[in-house]
Amino acid sequence: MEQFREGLLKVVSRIRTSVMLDKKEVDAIIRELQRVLLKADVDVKLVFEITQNIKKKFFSQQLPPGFSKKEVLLKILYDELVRLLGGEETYEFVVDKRPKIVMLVGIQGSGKTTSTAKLASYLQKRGYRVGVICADTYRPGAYDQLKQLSEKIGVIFYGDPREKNAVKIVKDGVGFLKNKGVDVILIDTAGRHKDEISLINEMKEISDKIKPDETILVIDSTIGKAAGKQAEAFHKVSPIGSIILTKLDGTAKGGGALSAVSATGAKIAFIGVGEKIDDLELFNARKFVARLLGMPDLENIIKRFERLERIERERAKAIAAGKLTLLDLKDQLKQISSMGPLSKILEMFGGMPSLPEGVAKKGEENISKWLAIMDSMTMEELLHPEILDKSRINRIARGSGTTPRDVRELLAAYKKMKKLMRQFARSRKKLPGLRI
Ligand SMILES: Nc1nc2c(ncn2[C@@H]2O[C@H](COP(=O)(O)OP(=O)(O)OP(=O)(O)O)[C@@H](O)[C@H]2O)c(=O)[nH]1
Ligand SMILES: [Mg+2]
Repeated sequence: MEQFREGLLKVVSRIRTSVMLDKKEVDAIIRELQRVLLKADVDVKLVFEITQNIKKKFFSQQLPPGFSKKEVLLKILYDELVRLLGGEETYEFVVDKRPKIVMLVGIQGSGKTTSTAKLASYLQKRGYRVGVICADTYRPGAYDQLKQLSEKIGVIFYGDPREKNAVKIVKDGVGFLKNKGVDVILIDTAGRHKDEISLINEMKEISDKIKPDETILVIDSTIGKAAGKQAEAFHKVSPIGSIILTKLDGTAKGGGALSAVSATGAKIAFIGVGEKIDDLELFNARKFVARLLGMPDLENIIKRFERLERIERERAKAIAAGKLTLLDLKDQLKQISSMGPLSKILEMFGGMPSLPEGVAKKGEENISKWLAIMDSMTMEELLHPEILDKSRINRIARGSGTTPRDVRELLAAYKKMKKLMRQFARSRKKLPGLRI
């Protein structure tokens, strides 16, 4: 197994088996993560930023209901890795100039020629007229390989097997394809050369003379962290706009992707998942990281977090519209009870220090009783109190050590508050110029 992935799995398993995620333990986990990322050649500054972010988020976040500390830390780790790999948005091939000239670069065997054909087919299916150029004058059979693939897909091909000057081929090819009225030109370049420096120099020459609109780096995902160095070398001579990560159908899980992204700042656009023309997929960072972390239950944790986020969004919308759920009431009461005795809270507001002792006490008792009642309710009941029938009320009373009458009292108080909230929201709407 790839070293990087193995390292990440160790971090994940340490999180899952740790007994107490206190500061000392989290620090140790973070240090381990830093080692793993640095070993994978991820930029030092970036490693520091990621790990600091994870720590800050973990310690500043309140534990959401129904989640364990471990799950929160795993989710934060997952989110940070997704962010590092370009976030949620998938790549979009934009043709803002016709023809758009795209050059594919990468070392030998990375999958340039195959990816050129795959991309040509992908774009053709989206309605673009595509032309491809074989600028590889080194690999025996390179010309025939791309010519055959082009004929198979039905895109226009340009190449000259007798010409040894790659820059001349590209120049002639661009002229030829412009005349054919193509929307996109894909240039397949060499991967073999006398040596690596000559290869990089040739890429620089083509890039300087042709000025491609986008350079795509093709990386073999099985090479692991060496991807970082390669990416850097190409990036220096022709700024990498995006990356195609190939051979992800094999055993590799693509730790090298992180290094390549880190070295170029470019986003991964596509992944290659097989040798056939259609084996090209838009890169999805979320899916990729889940696979990298290899956690069978990660998907479940993420789904639960998504559900929570959805609920939070709905609640915010509902509150703004003057609606109040029991869950909101519960949150409010929790906040109040964590502030200290009610009489003290009222004192803080001033002007109300003389609240009769009994009243304040009754209020406090009520708050803790109501919180106990609401603790015995399900999320569905808190969000939709209208489903609370007799049998549910009895169950809740039993579970909270109260009586059904107490539960009904709480519901009556809640209804009153809801009505007030609605009136408040309505009156606010009537006031012109007042917006929240
Ligand atoms: N399984 C798998 N094989 C791939 C993928 N992409 C490319 N290959 C295979 O990798 C080998 C090399 O692919 P090429 O496209 O010829 O690589 P190249 O970068 O053009 O190589 P050079 O021209 O020598 O520089 C071929 O056997 C391809 O079929 C992929 O996503 N999955
Ligand atoms: Mg090739």
